[in-house]
Amino acid sequence: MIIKDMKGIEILDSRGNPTIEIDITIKSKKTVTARGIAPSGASRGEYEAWELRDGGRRYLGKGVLKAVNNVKLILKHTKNKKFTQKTFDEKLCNIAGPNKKKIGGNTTTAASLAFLNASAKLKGKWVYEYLGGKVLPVPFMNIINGGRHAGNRLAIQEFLIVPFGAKTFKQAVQWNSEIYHTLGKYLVDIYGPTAKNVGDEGGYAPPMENTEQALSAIYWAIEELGYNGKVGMAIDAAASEFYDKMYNIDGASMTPPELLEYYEQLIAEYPIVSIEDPFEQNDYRMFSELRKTFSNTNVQIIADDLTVTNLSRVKRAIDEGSMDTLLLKVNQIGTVYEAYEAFKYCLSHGVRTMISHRSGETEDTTIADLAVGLETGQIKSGAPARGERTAKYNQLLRIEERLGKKAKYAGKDFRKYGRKIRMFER
Ligand code: 2PG
Ligand code: MG
Repeated sequence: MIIKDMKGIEILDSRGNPTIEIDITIKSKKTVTARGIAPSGASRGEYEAWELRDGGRRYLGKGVLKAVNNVKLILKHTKNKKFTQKTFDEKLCNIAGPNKKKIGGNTTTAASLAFLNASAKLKGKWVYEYLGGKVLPVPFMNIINGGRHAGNRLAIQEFLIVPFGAKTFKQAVQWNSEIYHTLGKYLVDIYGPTAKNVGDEGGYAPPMENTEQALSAIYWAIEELGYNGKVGMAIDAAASEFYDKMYNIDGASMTPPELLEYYEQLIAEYPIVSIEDPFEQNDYRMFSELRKTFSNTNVQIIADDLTVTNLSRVKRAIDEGSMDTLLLKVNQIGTVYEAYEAFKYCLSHGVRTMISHRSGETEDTTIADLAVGLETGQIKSGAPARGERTAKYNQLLRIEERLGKKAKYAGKDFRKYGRKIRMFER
């Protein structure tokens, strides 16, 4: 594929902050143009790729015109040259320097996603099809928001539902939507009409005081619909956000062992199948303590802020036994190929992967296709509400429909998947 043109523009993300969109034009036998848009996190890991913002007064410092301007620099280095995803992303890394500081990880993310989308388009294929996968992921939907994603007092950032017992992705979406609305009614009954207001990822942001209230409300909705045993629960603690020498959660100030005990108690009470970022982003050891504690259960331990889709941190987390599941976010590292490398390393070390959106999202749906392409078996993209969240789930519904009989829903086997992509090896 030969790069012919690249144009950047500043647009808005779902939180109303500027972000960068890039249209890339590539040529092989024909010429096509396709798009990539960078998302943006709120509970950003300390070790994520550098997000370039303008500073100053415009957009309260959050403008991305410098990033947009850097697109010209990328074009200067790549125009009329031939690339694969691997070599294009390597080039981006080269131009961007350590931690993507020179041109911004947001710039490289949009460029890299655009290149992937253009490559598929050039072949007349959808991205999932271009990559070759057939497995639809279990949608971990975030239906109560807390932490940095909501204006309530919940310390835990995300409370998710896991419809592993569904037969198809379509049915999983239906169940999740039913649970979401049943929960909404319940919250209004108990906490009043404002309880249905939503947070950054479309989940409700009720005026609750503690974790137990959130988990019991969700469990109530699952039971009410008769989905117990078929729909599990999950949390993303995003624990770095409530850590300040101690963990400040639910009116208590806990030491790491106390927090571990607290998780044990929650898991004994609720059908929790997955915990993400249970401790702060440098505590590889406590992650592995927790993992040992649950080694005989089916509770998976996901690393997000701990590993930030960065191969060197992933290697350490695997060496120390800190996780059995990687949360994969392309913009944490800044290119599709680097994210793929982290994924591939995990795959060959018996560690699975969940693909993830960011709390600041856009209408870009590439992660939905990536989840099917890599056959990760798991995705999280927020609630079954709000356009930027449903954009991904809707894309997955289309993919399932399009695959027809060939489609397979990961379901109960969501812990087993992952496949290498030949395209990325070149
Ligand atoms: C997370 C993400 C996405 P953010 O912590 O997993 O849900 O949040 O994008 O704010 O980092
Ligand atoms: Mg997280």
